[in-house]
Amino acid sequence: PKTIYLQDYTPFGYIVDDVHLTFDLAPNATRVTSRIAFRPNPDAEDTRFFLHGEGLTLISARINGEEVDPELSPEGLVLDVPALPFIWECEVEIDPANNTALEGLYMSNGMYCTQCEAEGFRKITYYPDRPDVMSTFTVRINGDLPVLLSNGNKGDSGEAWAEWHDPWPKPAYLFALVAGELIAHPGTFETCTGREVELNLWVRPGDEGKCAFGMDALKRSMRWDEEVYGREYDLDIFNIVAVDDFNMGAMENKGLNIFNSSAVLASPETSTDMNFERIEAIIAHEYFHNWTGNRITCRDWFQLCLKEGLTVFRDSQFTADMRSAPVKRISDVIDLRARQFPEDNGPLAHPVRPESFQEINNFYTATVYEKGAEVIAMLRRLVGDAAYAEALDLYFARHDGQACTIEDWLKVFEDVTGRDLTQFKRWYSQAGTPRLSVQDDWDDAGTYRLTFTQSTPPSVASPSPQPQVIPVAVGLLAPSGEEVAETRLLEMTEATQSFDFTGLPERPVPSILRGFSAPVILEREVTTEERAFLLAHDTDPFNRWDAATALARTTLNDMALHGAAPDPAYLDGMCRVLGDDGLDPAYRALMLALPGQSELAAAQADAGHRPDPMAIWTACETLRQALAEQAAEMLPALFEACQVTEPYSPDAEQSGKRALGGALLALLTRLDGGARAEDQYAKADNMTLQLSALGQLIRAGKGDAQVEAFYDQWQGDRLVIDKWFMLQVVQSTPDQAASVARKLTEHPDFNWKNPNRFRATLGALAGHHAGFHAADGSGYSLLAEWLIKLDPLNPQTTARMCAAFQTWRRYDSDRQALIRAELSRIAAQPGLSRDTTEMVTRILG
Ligand code: BAL
Ligand code: ZN
Repeated sequence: PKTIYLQDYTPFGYIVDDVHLTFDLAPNATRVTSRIAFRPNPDAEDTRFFLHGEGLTLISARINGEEVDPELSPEGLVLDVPALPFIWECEVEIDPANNTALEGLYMSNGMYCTQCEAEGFRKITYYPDRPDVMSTFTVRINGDLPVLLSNGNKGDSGEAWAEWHDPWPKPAYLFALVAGELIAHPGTFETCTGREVELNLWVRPGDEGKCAFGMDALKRSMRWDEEVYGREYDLDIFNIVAVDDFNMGAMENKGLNIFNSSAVLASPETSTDMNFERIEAIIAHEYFHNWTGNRITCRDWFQLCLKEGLTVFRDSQFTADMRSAPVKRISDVIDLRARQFPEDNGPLAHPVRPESFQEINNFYTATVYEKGAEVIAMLRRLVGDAAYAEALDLYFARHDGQACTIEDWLKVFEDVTGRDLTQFKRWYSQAGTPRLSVQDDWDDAGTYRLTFTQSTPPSVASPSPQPQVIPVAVGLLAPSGEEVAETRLLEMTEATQSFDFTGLPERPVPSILRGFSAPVILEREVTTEERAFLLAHDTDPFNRWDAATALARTTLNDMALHGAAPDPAYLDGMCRVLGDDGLDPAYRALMLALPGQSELAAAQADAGHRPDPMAIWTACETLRQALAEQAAEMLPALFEACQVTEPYSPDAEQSGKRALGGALLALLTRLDGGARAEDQYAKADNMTLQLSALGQLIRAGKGDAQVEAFYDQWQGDRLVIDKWFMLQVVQSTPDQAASVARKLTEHPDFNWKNPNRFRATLGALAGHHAGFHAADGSGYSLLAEWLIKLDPLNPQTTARMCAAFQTWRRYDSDRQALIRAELSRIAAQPGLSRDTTEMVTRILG
């Protein structure tokens, strides 16, 4: 496959002034007729007229009404064209019913829908399918279906046809079309200038009862973007459609967002509190793209973080405002450490703005999204809230309607603040997670000195990383527990740098990297006593939580590597946290959670050990059992206090209680043989309680009857049955995980062509650390077998799941050999997709 480089960017030779599309829908033979006004681009040197097109049957092509005969290739067509404005007309035929890749126009349960980001539009018609080519679109849909939707505002419509006009110039990746038997959950929104916007959430018949929450989240998102970012919605209508077969979570097509049904449909009976929170965040995310992504888009796909990092940052601000800011911050860091750190420290490492790729679909990554958002969070910390707001205003004013770069983005901050962001920009160009080591000194004159050293491990993507700008938020506590220096932002720019705190009466205890002020790995020798002290006294909620995870990590690694017993400091600290009614239940639930087992393996590998997944699993089980036993007396009353008596609401308060209740139930089930879990399962009137009870029963080996009953109760609901598939794998013992997953792949409901079901089963196995890494290789071979099967149908989902193998070099030589063999088996498949080829090649290194 061909590698594409950022440095090779050149503008397209033609400007598109207007696009007219007509769709004559038929499942196996949809005709797409385009009429496009082109004119030469005075800023372009390359005047070749190349239009992307893949898998299209060309019926006819005309320039200014004259039939032409372009030269066709598997990637598109080329043609000699006049050096003056001209009209291109073209008719192609496509086969949506057999489009299993779910890119371009495809069918899902009899409904037509599209996914064009990143390069799906070229599977619909010939077009310059690149984000810097922007145009207005007018679309006519002919099809005998009750609902016919596209981007923009409604035009005329009649029996079996409808027209749509989008007045805002957009790149083709934001094009969307939906047609089918759908039902609207309607709403309205009055914008800040008094314009009324029609809102609809379109679903399949039967799903009407799962729309209210999504609609409410949409309205709250629209209001929030007005109030916080001054962004008003810009069309008369905003449509969201739920689709069952979808590669991603959702897509921000202009005025017509398309959602994976799992990311929008919600009801208390069928969705967990976590589902509700995720749905709220994704609806906000896609809506916020209207300004950060659509009105201002990316010049090329290397700039993907321009819209994704910023929009993730905005949606995390929204969630923090809607719910608890500390809980959101901690959850984001858990996610970053679980998904982004392994990527940044393995063979798939790439900068937030990559410099080359073969298949752009492989770069919708945690690095581009989540590290991209962390980079913006750092920028905001460095310039301050007021300058951030001013820079954003300037960004919207200066670049509205444009396709931009990271340079444009940083320039608004430089212009507003007068800062030189040259060094800061390394966050966009260097791969790898910086390690920040810390030394401290105390002199009796009252000066406390912190000396930081940063270093980033070299990678293929960044062989010689340079020092970065690292904002380190630090506070100091007196030995009595009192805060003696409030949070101060230290701005580190050198490889090694010292900062002094003066006038202190006694040697303080430092609280470093408060709020996780930079996406780095802090390396500091800290005693158990000091961690326990921070766990008890730190005023920064993030660092207080992080002290708990650090204590857990240390004791678990001692247990797994050296056969140590559980550390009493951890157990005592946790018992105090559990009993502290002054702490938010959601926060206490996060404190109780153990670090991820893959993360523990990474820490062990970093320290020069070969992690043993089974030893890590056993250590976690032992530690949980020890905590359950030590806290035994307090658990029943605490569990009682977490029972919610009011009618179900997915709000932060109730869901926090249920989260803590779930964590307590997990401990109690280790003591009571499953009695409370059985009781909770029997009485549950919402999915959060039902699923947490079922999970504990499966884990305790006592859930057979409930597993069957759950299936019988929910077999008509595909999203709930996804949970049923997933939970059985997640809660299985390591020696059983692969066989449980294999058995589920033989179940009649294992519809493997549906990405949600595939992920619920095989993705769950890949996420079961000790099960996936079972010493006999059964986890590896099952995943490889299914990836080989899925690749010809859906390369995008296949390639993403290959990332499960990215950490292979951490493990012992036997496991490495087993994984290498599976990766080589995948690589050797004839006709392997470009997506999967690139991933496997990079992982093998
Ligand atoms: N643009 C792809 C889906 C999302 O990030 O919103
Ligand atoms: Zn996005």
